[in-house]
Amino acid sequence: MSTCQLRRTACAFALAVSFSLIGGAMIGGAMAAGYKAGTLEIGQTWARATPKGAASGAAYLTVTNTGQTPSRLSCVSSDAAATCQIHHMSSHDGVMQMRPVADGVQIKPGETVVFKPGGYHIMLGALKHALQQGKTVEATLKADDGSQVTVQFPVAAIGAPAPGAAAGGGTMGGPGMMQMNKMH
Ligand SMILES: [Cu+2]
Repeated sequence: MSTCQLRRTACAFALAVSFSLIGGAMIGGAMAAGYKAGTLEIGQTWARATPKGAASGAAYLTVTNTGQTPSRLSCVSSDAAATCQIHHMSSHDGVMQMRPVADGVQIKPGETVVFKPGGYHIMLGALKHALQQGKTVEATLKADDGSQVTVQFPVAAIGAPAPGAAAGGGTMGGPGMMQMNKMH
């Protein structure tokens, strides 16, 4: 049973606070400290710690297309994993499914796409080592004009629902959500 089910009011409050902090940080110019590949601006990078022996991990970011034409974001390589792919997770008939986005995520002009648990994520496959909370993993990302950028992802707790949040907060949605947390 999750802490949220026990203390729903307190948890809702904590979520509201963390969402407003994230919103505030983005408005406050998180992108200025971010990364750029072609017309794609990348910020709000984070990853989730993995248990010892885990085969794969997930990293997240926010990407905005500042250009006039659509662009695609894909992952080239990571220092922590043998493979690096963009995946999308979605729910079909209550079952969470994860699939690779082969050509990368398309981002329309002016559009912002938020990678997060339960949606888009960067799948780090065949991990060379566990992703440790407090450390940083690196991945090289590519826009479809060929420009590449190497991005640092600070590692948050195992199962963290958002950067800087405590582990376990993402289990509020019931069994389906809990499974999603295991799968990214
Ligand atoms: Cu995945």
